Amino acid sequence: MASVLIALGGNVGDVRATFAKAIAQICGMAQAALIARSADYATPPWGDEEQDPFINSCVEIETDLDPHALLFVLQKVEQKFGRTRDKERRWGPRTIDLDMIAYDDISLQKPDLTLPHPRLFERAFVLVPLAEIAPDRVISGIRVRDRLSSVSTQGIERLPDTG
Ligand code: A4P
Ligand code: MG
Repeated sequence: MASVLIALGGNVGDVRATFAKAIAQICGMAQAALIARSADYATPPWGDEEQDPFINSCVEIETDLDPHALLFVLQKVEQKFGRTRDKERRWGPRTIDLDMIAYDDISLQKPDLTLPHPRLFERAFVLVPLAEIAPDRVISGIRVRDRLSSVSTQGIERLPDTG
């Protein structure tokens, strides 16, 4: 079984409800066990600031799928929840974005899949939820909690559980 960290983001529709359904779908389709789930966080938009705030979260799953098979599952789930990549602008609004942050300690540089995720350490909206579930995980030689302590988390707000 591989341990995989997945970042979720979105800012269109009922994002928190979409996350809950998407996580269930991922676990079903990947025959994966959900090991940990962070809280949801409201986060200021990054990259393209002319859009609504995002909600971000992170999960850890265990699966027997290989990285590409899991990427295929994540893209299926994005499509199912209304993600239309061809109509979107880069870093623009989306119903759900599922990024594979790390897959065990695998390093991969393929046109369609880079592991660990190349922009992970620039993004407080990934690091804050990630540090909640995997503070001591070392990714590309960097401990998640150490990196978090050196980025600005201004404007990021933990949302109460929906119950
Ligand atoms: N791909 C390569 N590596 C991976 C990986 N490790 N995990 C490829 C997932 N996909 C990977 O993805 C483009 C291609 O990346 C895929 O076809 C896949 O084969 P995409 O989701 O269409 O691209 P994107 O998401 O528009 O681009 P990028 O650079 O990943 O941007 P983000 O970060 O996903 O941008 N602000 C806040 N606060 N919170 C957010 O969640 N998200 C974005 C979206 C912008 N601003 C944000 C947030
Ligand atoms: Mg993405």
